[in-house]
Amino acid sequence: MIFLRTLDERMLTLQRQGRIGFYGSCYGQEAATIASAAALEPGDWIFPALREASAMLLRGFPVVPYLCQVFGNAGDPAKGRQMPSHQADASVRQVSWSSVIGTQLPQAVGAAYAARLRGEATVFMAYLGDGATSSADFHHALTAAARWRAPVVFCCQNNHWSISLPVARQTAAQELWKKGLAYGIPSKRIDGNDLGAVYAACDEAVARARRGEGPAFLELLTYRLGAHSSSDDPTRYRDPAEVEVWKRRDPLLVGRGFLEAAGVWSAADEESAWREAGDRVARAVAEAEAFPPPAPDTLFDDLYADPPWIVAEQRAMLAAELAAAPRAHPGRG
Ligand SMILES: Cc1ncc(C[n+]2csc(CCOP(=O)(O)OP(=O)(O)O)c2C)c(N)n1
Ligand SMILES: [Mg+2]
Repeated sequence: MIFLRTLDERMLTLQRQGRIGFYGSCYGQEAATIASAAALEPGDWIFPALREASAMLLRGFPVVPYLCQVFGNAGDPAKGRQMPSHQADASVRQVSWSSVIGTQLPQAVGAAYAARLRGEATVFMAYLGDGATSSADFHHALTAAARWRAPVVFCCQNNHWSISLPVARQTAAQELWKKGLAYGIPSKRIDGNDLGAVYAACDEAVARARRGEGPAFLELLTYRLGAHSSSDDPTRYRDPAEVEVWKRRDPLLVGRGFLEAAGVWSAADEESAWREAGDRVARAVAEAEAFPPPAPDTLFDDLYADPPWIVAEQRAMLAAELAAAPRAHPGRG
């Protein structure tokens, strides 16, 4: 959680310095994100919403290519083709953020149902925000998941806001976890800022899904302490007093309090964890930023198993143009 907090702060600074184009941070939601993903096995799949890319790091994806995605450079496994912060990689079984709210939910259910038909014991974690519970895809996904007993755990991060829209103005439903119940899915509301509570609930739901007992719906009650994204200014629509109240429930404070009470964490541990995270982030950013832009002709990769003549012709035309006027094409888009 300390590493993720450090990374998010650093990336928002880089965005303000114009070194990256966009960033979506997880500030305030670290426990909900990390503890839920920690309940999965390496073979399970994650279909994230907007703030769970870092689960890839937890699952062993290296931090440098992860950051290269944000720069959109040659070190990015996605070759700079996706919006910054939308990391994905099959090696850690994680698909991209869904920018279009809710679309990941029927996709996760379809993948989970396919796994069940194949007799696999794979579990699918489908994340969503409070806002996504008002999307049509939410209805389709929960209806199908319950009926087909698909091995999906829906993790709803209720961070109280959908950009500038508070939950109370978005839906007349008082409690989002009850929406899960309405579809016939075992559902619970959990303190999303408590690492242990999130892990216990997710672990139980994942185990049930793996046993073939169907989906679960978990509402993780948390709070978006930061802006919606680097393109947003919450001071224009949100009372700062509300943020101060939730800062007292910062998941890092809750986690530290728990560890200190258990006698396994000291002020020195805390200090060295922040220092190590700072050093690791600084090294990774320097390494990632040093990559050049993606080579222009990678534009034509991955489109066809057997590229038709028109793609070959366009590739050759681009190569000829770059050879004739290389300085006119710095490759920065
Ligand atoms: C279908 C659709 N409608 C609207 C948007 C614009 N939009 C982007 S993020 C967002 C809010 C999402 O809120 P929530 O689901 O609570 O997730 P959070 O950002 O709070 O993590 C909206 C409305 C979109 N991307 N897709
Ligand atoms: Mg939200």
